[in-house]
Amino acid sequence: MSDCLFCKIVEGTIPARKVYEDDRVVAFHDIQPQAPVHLLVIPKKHIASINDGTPEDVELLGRTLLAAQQVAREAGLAENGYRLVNNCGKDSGQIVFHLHWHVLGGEKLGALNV
Ligand code: D5M
Repeated sequence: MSDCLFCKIVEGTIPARKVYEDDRVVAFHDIQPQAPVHLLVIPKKHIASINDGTPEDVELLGRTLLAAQQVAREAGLAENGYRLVNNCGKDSGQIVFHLHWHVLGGEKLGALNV
């Protein structure tokens, strides 16, 4: 999608500190980290939010989760744990409408009370 920030990161026209890439998934450092480790994992395919995923995206979405597991492990988060966050839609605070998982860790995170 031509005006999507994360599609531009996929294409390489906007720089990012990538920590993982395969043919269908990319992960990179969040530019405004909310924790000592804050990574974003995205499908290369433009899917605006988790609300827009379809049955044909099942494998792709699974791959994003396994990539999140891998980058978390490689960032040293596996032992103490981490949080995976997905904001979906305006009420959640989603600001980039290209589906992404936030991988947050590296310290004791505040309770979410959910
Ligand atoms: O989160 C969108 C996230 O995307 C937010 O934490 C900032 C991050 N962001 C915005 N622009 C960039 C670039 N250029 N590189 C890396 N990270 C970026 P949301 O869930 O939509 O609120």
